[in-house]
Amino acid sequence: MNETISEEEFKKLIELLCQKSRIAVLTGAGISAESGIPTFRGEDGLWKTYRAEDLATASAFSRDPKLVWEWYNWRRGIIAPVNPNPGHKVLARWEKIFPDFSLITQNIDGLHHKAGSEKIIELHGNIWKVRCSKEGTITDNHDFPLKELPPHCPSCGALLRPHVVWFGESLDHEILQKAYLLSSTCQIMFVIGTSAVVQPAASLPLMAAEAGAKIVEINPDPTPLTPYSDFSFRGKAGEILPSMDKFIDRNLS
Ligand code: BV8
Repeated sequence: MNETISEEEFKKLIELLCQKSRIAVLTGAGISAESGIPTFRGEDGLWKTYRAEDLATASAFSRDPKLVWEWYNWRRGIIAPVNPNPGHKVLARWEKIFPDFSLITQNIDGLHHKAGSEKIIELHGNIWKVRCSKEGTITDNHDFPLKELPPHCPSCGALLRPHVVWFGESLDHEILQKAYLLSSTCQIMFVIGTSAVVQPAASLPLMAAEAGAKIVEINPDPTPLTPYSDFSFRGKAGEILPSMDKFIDRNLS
């Protein structure tokens, strides 16, 4: 299964999964890596070329909205043609087989949705939604390439901005409260493909651990959360989740 987890431990985890009712999952850019989307801090990480502060902030947008939109348009170009990978698909299946299952993601790529997950909490927004910077109206926009850079609001002509949370901006209150509630009441929390650096998302697993939940980390590399994890699988989500799912299938049937 995985050199860091013994067979016996793994069996215990599967039993726990098939017993336990409340399961929460927190995902980061790593779960989309095998779909071909660069992570933020990985080798070909998005940030390597651009400093987050330079582009994913309100001050960058007010300074140069065209540059910020050129960057989001570029990212749309990477995301539009790719498909969910087996990791996304297993989580979509788990939503259907586990009675109390919640998916919280930091990703704005929309791949969980594309994989068939329905109950998704998008902590940091979605790259396929835009918001009028004056009226605040949120609309779906799957244009690629964007017809106009920067795009403007069709009703009031003001600048449109990506409906994402930028650094220095607070998360949507309701969404954050829901994430806090699910984290502090779950019995198992999977933490998949995140470097656990960006707050407040990185605090959710600590809240879950604090509340007595078992923490299951899946990441090729150790993270600041590894010491708090009951199970820490060193490997790729798109490989580990399908093999875990096979065992669950056997145990649930
Ligand atoms: C806020 C949307 C109130 C936009 C994003 C406390 C202490 C210090 C700093 C702060 C703090 N509180 C707030 C801050 C500031 C800041 C912050 O956390 N800064 C960090 C850098 C220290 N937080 C904020 O500004 C938040 N707002 O707190 O408001 C406030 C404001 C100011 C001050 C106080 C309070 C807003 C944060 C949200 C920002 N928006 N995205 C966009 O995308 O354009 S964050 C963005 O970066 C992502 O959404 C994600 O959250 C983060 C990237 O992290 P990951 O997803 O984990 O990706 P990463 O590349 O880092 O890691 C990938 C991992 O996957 C790696 O570990 C790798 O090993 C692994 N992996 C690779 N391949 C695979 C894999 N795993 C599995 N399978 C594989 N195949």
